[in-house]
Amino acid sequence: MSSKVETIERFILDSQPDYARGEFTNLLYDIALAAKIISHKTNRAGLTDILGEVGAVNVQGENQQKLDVYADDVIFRMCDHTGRLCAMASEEKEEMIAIPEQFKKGSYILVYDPLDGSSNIDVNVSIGTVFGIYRCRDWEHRGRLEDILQAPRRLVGAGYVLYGASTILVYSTGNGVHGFTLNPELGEFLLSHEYMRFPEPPTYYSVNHAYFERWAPETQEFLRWLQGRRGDDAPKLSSRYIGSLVADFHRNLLRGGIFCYPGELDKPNGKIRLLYEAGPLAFLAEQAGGYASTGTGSILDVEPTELHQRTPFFVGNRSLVYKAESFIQAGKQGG
Ligand code: AHM
Ligand code: MG
Repeated sequence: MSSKVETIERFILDSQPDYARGEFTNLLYDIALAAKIISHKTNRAGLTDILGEVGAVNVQGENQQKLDVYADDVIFRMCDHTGRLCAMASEEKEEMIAIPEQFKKGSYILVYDPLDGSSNIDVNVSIGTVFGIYRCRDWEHRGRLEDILQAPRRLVGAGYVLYGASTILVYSTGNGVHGFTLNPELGEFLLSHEYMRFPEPPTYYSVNHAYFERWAPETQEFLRWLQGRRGDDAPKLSSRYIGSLVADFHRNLLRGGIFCYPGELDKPNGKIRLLYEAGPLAFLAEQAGGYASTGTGSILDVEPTELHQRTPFFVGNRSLVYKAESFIQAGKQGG
């Protein structure tokens, strides 16, 4: 924990390289402001008429909650007119979002999951926003699909906001991972966690055990290893699963551990979305000394072919994710 009082604005400004024109810095401010607005709304979720489903079904075939719609709208409206973006893509929108013609366009692409863990909204359990920032590939054009479909290794920034017991914004621009806790009285995000790293030894593994029978034998074996049932080199882990990826990731970042959402026999790519969830968290994980894998290779190297592409996802302490890969590799080779 840091003892100095430093706002996110100050921190972002101090981290900006001398040659920067402020476009990227200001984009981070925009996201921080959107996070404050969403946080304010989520804190009042039980007090207003906000609970319940809008009735619409989103592109993933899931019911949208009112807060999902609200958060999606806040981020879009905070970023569409600023001249910093050339396109956006949201987990809640079927198509990419072009910057309206009447606004100047900028050099960056924003991908985001406005409110992840939507099944937890109505039950007052932590939820989160995830975002990733790419550079537009081609300055000539106003946001094309190929500008958005970039491998996560090309991210120039990523982060999440966790709306939990307190609201915390965690981000990286490639120089470590830093966390800022929202002081509700001041309305400011204050630096609370500088240079976050997955601690060793890890403490937790996080997976939805209800799906055990849906996994390939090698995934099941890896889970047995995590549980210490293979009798060899497994660390002593406890199990925690919230069902909100941001919350599960954040806890494991602070305490050490692995989050797994494996592919299933009938759903080989699992559930987690590459662009909006796995990619940004993979970028953060590497910056925090961890690693994220599909089970067969780095998430950062997956070239997306579709906006809403899903991927098996293993993320956390590097040693644990490597172990997942070795089990899955051995399974594929019939070992
Ligand atoms: P969402 O984008 O609809 O909220 O779904 C993603 C969430 C993740 O936050 C979480 O890790 C996962 O779905 C939980 O899924 P499950 O209920 O299948 O375990
Ligand atoms: Mg999501």
